[in-house]
Amino acid sequence: MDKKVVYSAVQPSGNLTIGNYVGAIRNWLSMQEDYDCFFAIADLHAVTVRHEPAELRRRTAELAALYLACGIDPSRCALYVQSQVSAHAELCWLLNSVAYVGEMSRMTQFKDKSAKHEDNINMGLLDYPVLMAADILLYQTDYVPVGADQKQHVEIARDIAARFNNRYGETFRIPEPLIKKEGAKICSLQEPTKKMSKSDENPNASVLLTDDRDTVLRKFRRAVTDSDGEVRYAPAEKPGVSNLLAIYAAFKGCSPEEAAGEFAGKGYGDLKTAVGETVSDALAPVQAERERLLKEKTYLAGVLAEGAEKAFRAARRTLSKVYRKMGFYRGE
Ligand code: AQP
Repeated sequence: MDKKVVYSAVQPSGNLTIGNYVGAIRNWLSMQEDYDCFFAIADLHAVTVRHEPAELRRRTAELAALYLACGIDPSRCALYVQSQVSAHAELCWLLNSVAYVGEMSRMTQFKDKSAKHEDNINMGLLDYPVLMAADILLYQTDYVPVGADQKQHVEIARDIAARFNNRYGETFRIPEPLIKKEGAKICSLQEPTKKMSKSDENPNASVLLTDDRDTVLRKFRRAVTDSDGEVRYAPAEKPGVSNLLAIYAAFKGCSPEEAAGEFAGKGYGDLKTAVGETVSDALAPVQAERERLLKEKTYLAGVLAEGAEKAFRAARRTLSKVYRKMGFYRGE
């Protein structure tokens, strides 16, 4: 029987946070064995906010090195750069005709990013979910492992697929989001009701995968908590402390409630130190491997070229079908 298909991606839009790691990349590792996996570096998405060209290029290579350092194995999946597989942009254009402006303008991320980048509310920002639908649908994806923030975009991809199938006949498989309960939403250390984001302007809000030990420990020491003093997992009532427990649990492989049990009778200082140490211990080997791989420029380029070829072979099948179904002339 054919393996089920998995697609996921991260944008090279900044230094990755432990939210991207726990909510996305780490969950991909165990899937490589049992699924046909497509893991992309979503550079086409990254240009929807203002960017420096040289930085985009550098961050793309850095993200590839990071994927590999985290344990993504290019012999067991397609690891590639989105812009190197032109089918993504092509399918996005075709799907634009079945996606509605109204539904796109209601997306939470569009509203958040429009508010944050008032001077640059470009068409790409509005069209982001259609490109993401194209990313997913190109591979006849069954599952999309993402953090909770991306659930809405996977749902719109499902709507677009169903609408297309309805209008032109069975073409796309309807994908499902795969959201792990633990670590699905790691929150900002400074505003713990908001998600931790790689583009947060406050450097103390996010722990980056490239942060050294002292920085990690310092950021956790400065994390916002509350004045009640009791270590307890209660996200609505105690978002700061609960976020620290959720992070600790995600890195220890236990539940936040179990983590809270470990700190019964202890203070916030103990919790902050323990989370900081646990996170930096887990990041150290990934950081060392990333540094090593970044020096292997030819190897990295080769891995990505091979990944793009693999992805293109699969994408081409869906794209031809879409052109045919929509009635584009192909000589017959
Ligand atoms: N805080 C988070 N907790 C859990 N999962 C998260 N993800 C992001 N933040 C968290 C998951 O990481 C994957 C890749 O995200 P992305 O690069 O496509 O962009 P994003 O979701 O918009 O993440 P950021 O960090 O907030 O990026 P910027 O600041 O560039 O917009 C997704 O699976 C996401 O769910």
